[in-house]
Amino acid sequence: METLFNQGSNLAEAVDRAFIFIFAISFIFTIGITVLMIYILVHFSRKKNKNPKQFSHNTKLEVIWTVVPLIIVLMMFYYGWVGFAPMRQVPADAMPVTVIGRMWSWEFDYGNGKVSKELVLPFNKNVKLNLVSRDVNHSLFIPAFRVKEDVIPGYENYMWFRPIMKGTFDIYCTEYCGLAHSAMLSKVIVLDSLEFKQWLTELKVPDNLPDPPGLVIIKANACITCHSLDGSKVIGPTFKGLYGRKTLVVTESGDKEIEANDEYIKKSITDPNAEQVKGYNKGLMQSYKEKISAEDLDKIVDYFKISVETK
Ligand code: HEC
Ligand SMILES: [Cu+2]
Repeated sequence: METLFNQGSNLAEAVDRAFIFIFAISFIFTIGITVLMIYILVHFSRKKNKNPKQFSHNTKLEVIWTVVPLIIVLMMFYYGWVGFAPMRQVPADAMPVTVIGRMWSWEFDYGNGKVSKELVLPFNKNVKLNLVSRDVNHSLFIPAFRVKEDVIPGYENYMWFRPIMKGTFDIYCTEYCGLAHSAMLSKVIVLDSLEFKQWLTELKVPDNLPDPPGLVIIKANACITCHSLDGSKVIGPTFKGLYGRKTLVVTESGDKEIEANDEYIKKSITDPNAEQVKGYNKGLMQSYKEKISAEDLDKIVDYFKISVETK
């Protein structure tokens, strides 16, 4: 709920003003029209008006119902424009951050080697987000900041704002981009400028053990958009505890139980539709036969082995 009412950025107030204005007008008209309709129904009913009068027009009334709404919609336009125009004028001192949207995650690249899964920003500094999509249309939405822009492949879109509230705020994708669209979430974290500088120059990831080679390949091929490492079910089965796991699979010749060994895992990657894990959809996972070499397949299998042994 919090993010609904926080005005987390410099742009939020004008957006809220336009929204509240339009909302108030709609509210007044909804009530007004309903009351008027009920009044007319009763007052001009046939029972009360045995002999209806015939007339063609009423200039005074027509002028009023044209001019008043015209003024109202022009005011709506005015509030909308006053809120919108500054959003497209990026201040020269804005700090650039590249936002990369892909199925189904956000990534924030600070241009100095720092890449983050969360959008960490300094308090009260202008920031420009360059919006890049690696695959389909996405849309970056930060409700607390009242900013939303489409992220379109092959098109350089952007947004800017100045966070005026410290704390953590939600990020959503608001363009339906496939199965796990609703899980395409992240956070904005607004820090003191000093804390931010420390964070920005700290290039090590918190758990600074390098990933095993197999995991590097898994991450590079974005397998983890569909397979979790922590046991949760995403689009496909989790990789946690995969090696040696007993699994029910659907084959051309019926269901059978298999144990995930080297051969099965490799086949799952190069020919995913041959043996389907029961309960998951066919055809989601594409074959990686052309993309992953035999050597890399070994590394992936090794990774699954060690990750089971060390658990
Ligand atoms: C678009 C989503 C998607 C991507 C990307 C994807 N997979 Fe899958 N994967 C699935 C689904 C769904 C299943 C279950 C159905 C099946 O067996 O084909 C699956 C099954 C598997 C299995 C069998 C799991 C088990 O529990 O028996 C393995 C192993 C696997 N994938 C490895 C990979 C690897 C490695 C990559 C990256 C190179 C990858 N997958 C990329 C969706 C995906
Ligand atoms: Cu998306």
